[in-house]
Amino acid sequence: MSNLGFENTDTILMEERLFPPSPEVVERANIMAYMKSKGFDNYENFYRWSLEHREEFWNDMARELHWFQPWHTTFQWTEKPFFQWFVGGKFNIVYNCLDRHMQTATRQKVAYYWEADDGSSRTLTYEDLYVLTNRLAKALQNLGVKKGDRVAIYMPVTPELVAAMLATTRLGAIHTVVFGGFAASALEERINDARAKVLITVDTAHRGGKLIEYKKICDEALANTPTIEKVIVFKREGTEVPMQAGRDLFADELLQDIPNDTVVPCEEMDSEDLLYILYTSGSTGKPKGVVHVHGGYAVGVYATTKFVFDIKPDDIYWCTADIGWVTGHSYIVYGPLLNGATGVLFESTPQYPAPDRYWSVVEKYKVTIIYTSPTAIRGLMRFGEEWPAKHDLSSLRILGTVGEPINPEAWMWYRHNIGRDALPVMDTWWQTETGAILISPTVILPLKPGSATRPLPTIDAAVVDKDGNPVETGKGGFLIIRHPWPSMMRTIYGDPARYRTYWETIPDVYFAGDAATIDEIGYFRIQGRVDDVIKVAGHRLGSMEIESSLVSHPAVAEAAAIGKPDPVKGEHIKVFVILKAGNEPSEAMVQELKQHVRTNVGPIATPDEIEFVTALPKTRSGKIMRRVLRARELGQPLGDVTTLEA
Ligand code: 6R9
Repeated sequence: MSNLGFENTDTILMEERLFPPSPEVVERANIMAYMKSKGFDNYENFYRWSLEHREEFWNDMARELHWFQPWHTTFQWTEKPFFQWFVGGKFNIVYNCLDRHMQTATRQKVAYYWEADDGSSRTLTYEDLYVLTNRLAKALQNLGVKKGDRVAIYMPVTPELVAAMLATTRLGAIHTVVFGGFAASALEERINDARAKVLITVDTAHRGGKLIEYKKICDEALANTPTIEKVIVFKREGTEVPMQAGRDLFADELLQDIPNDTVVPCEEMDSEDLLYILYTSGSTGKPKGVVHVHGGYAVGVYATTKFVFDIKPDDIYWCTADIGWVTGHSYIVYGPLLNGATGVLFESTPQYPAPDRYWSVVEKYKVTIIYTSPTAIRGLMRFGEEWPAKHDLSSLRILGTVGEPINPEAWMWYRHNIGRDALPVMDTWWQTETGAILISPTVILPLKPGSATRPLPTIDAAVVDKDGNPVETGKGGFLIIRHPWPSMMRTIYGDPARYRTYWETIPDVYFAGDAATIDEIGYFRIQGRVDDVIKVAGHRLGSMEIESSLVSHPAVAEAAAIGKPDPVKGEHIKVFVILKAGNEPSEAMVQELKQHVRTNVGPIATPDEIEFVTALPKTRSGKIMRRVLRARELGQPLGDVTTLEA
């Protein structure tokens, strides 16, 4: 909580224009249909009602899904802050993603168009995905995977990755997906923390034309992962990879004797049973295993997909994220499948092979809803308007962004060039911990560039000072949520004390770790992290993770990592390094240390700048004052340094 990011407010270009929604869109909006069913035609009144009728709202949402047995209590504090939702319910999220659709016309509908890195594609119907998931579930079951076991997944964005997640979940086992941009030691750390029994991966894959040696990276990690019994390897490219007898198995060999009509019934889970663990960065060096559960998470992502993206039966929805991040979990896999939507799965990157890759994908699949990151937009802006102009983007009807603040300039570019000056831009604020979108427009609200607008129904968000008192309109403060919501994380895996800190930093409210302001019409502007989390190109990293990696290098005595504003990536990483005696600063040393972090944490954590120093500012207790480093770097006043001397 040391870097009070909201000091930088005035560096953000202010944009006060409001863009009203089109009346036809409002008339047809999913959220409007629900509001009308409750007797409302105006969001303000509906939102106020929802704060008073939280349980009614969520009961209505939950009833649209299939329960093996209904819940008896919608919301319950057990031991604060360990709350529960839909208590007593029996449920499986995969039954709702797949099985339920087998009884309707959705069975033959396209679940995913897969766009591979090289531009080739594959189409899977809901039935195809159901068949693949069941066969894989059977294969996992044959290997002894059962309810409660942890299965680690380290794969590129492919239909097999989705099936691996769903097969695991079908059995009541818990998946932990590790993003392909993380290196062996990061994978190892996550596998060990989760004590995973099985690892699912591929031989090799390409992303943005670059080779990623998945199996090789796994082998390195597996040297120190005692809990892994079996490794399942999908042949993504058919390259030759070493296989360890007794441990490593090719997926095609496991699946060959499992017929297409195999059905492994969904395990009937309690609402509060674990669904997945997803590791994310916090203020310490150790990543946090954020825990989500079947019932509340499903209801949250189902409802937000339906209302924020206004999903209709004939939409082609594309979220460009990687499934290894929470955005992919909630809005590529679970949210769209729960809604029976057709999605695009994208294995590649925005600028490969050319800066019109996104727009060619939109044209190719006639995408109607695109959900991407501010970094991708800013990166593509640099290449000019001629790249989107080459393509027919007329299928689009809704645009979305997530992961970091979007500057008004990028927002306007997106709306103008991709949204033909007419389409709504959904700037969605949420976190790995929140499970689902919490602050975001829906298609019925007037929009303001750079603002995530208002909290979604039932979400009691506020901006407060460190004592929890609301700040004045327009003033910066800490973003908090006053009451739990269904898709909220339930704990940090194996570390409930760390989970408690979210609800104890400011007593009895959820502390998001972001700075924000609220304007005179109640619109939120989220400004970025106030802790030692760095958002590089929307990827969440921790200062301490990068620092621990650096100090593991024999030449480094101490290191401090900060995020520095970056015109494209939002933030980039700068590190300050004190070398051990006998080592001299040099360009070769810079390159060596960058490479060290790259192979240690992963390519996404590679520092952009390294400065050699002889001292670092510290508190009396020896904690590095990254805030001071950042302020110095940006030429800003140091602020109140004394409060940090804790
Ligand atoms: C979904 C996701 C969470 C952090 C969050 C905040 C930043 C996300 C944002 C945004 C401004 C938005 N963030 N969405 N900041 N406007 N629309 O990104 O999860 O990786 O856990 O990161 O991302 O700083 O606290 P996660």
